[in-house]
Amino acid sequence: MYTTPSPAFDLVLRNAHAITAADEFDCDIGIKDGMIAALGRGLAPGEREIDVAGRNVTPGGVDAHCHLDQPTAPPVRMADDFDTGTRSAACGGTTTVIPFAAQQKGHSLREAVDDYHRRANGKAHIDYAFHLIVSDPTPDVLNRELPALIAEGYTSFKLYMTYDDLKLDDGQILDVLDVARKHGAMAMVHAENSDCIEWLTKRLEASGRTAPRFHAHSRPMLVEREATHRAISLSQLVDVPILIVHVSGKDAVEQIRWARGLGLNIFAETCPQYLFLTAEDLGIESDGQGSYLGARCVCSPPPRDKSNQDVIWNGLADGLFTVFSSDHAPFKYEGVEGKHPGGEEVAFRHIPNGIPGIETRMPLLWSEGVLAGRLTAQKFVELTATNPAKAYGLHPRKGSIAIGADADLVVWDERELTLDNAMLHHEVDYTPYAGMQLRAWPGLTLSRGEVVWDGSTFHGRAGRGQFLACGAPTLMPRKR
Ligand code: DUC
Ligand code: ZN
Ligand code: ZN
Repeated sequence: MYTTPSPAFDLVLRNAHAITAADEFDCDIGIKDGMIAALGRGLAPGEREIDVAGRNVTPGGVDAHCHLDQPTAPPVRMADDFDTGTRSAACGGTTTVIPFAAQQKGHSLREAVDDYHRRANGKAHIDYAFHLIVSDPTPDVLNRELPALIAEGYTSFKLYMTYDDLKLDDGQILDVLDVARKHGAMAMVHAENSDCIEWLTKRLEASGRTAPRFHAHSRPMLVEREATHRAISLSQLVDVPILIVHVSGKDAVEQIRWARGLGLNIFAETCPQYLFLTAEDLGIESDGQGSYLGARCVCSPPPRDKSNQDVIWNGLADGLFTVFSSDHAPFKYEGVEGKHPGGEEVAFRHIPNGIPGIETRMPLLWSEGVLAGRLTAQKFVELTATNPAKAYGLHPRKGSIAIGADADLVVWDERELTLDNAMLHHEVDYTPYAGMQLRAWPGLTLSRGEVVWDGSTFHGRAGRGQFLACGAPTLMPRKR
């Protein structure tokens, strides 16, 4: 009896110009069961076919630093949860997010992880893993909880050197780094000197300088430089790699360059706000709203100046930075839950820190990095997908275009557009990048072979995103 053979693939992307962290080549991409099954010319038909007509295709982004539905002290509340945050991510070409399960002081890490799973469950449109935030490294956390959680797939954690409810002292950081070393985890460090910030903040307040723009004055670059140097020293003492997050400018870059020159495994991340914003954005006056509008750009470390933007671009191009993340921290400008806690224009100390950027991260870097000639397309892929996947134990399943990898892909539409908050899919009521002229936007985002964004319409489904247990970081050589 004759039966019609079923198609070899569920979907074939025809005529792709595929770009990886190493190569670029013209091929068809055959997708079966959510994974890349074949790369080649003239592949057999798929059940569905999409001709991408030679357009650039990159791996779906891995946003390894974003905050979604992270508990905050009332009345402040994050505007994006796993539903709206991952919807926004997918429309901007990101297919994996790694937000933070944050331990509250006096509580266990396990409670934070269980609570965070409840927040994510049934909501995510794309795949997600969790970093931990360790804020209370008790003997039980160090000896039992953390090793057990690392073994279960929570292989990275963030340590804070500032923020009263999160910060660790140097001895505590050493203890946690020692666990990272023994159990092969990746420690991320928020490097700013807490005492310097508090001392400066009090002096600014005493002289009535409390407008949003003074946030930048309370956290000058030396505050970041000192903490970066200290974090490097602590890492060297324990002999364990660390990744310094959201590096903002020259002073911290110099410390990291020095450490890497010594052969230390110091990795670094930067974010769009340090390429496209300056401290002046914290002081803008317009719309008759006085200078408080700058609260929209209050984040830590604060944006610096134009010359520091150049330093960050150079660090992206020359390999100083390993990862480019959004640090999406979604607080609305209007309202009691956002940048007006309690409905007020408050002193900068009380303005929630953070800006939205989960949807704009990839298009900003593709447009202003690759298409503007500052970065190679390979470097873009490395920074936005391959390296974050390696740093946090998700590679080779995520972060590459390779046989056996998840079919998480972005097809780029190269067209002129003006960024406007109305085109974004987050729940935040502004984007700090409004008005920027971009040269491209994702025309298709595929998550495990499903089209979740087609350039104009979102096709996700809350709950289709899967939790990813992370393996060991693979940025460093290992015995095989
Ligand atoms: N700084 C952080 O450290 N996290 C969230 C946002 C911010 O501005
Ligand atoms: Zn931070
Ligand atoms: Zn952050």
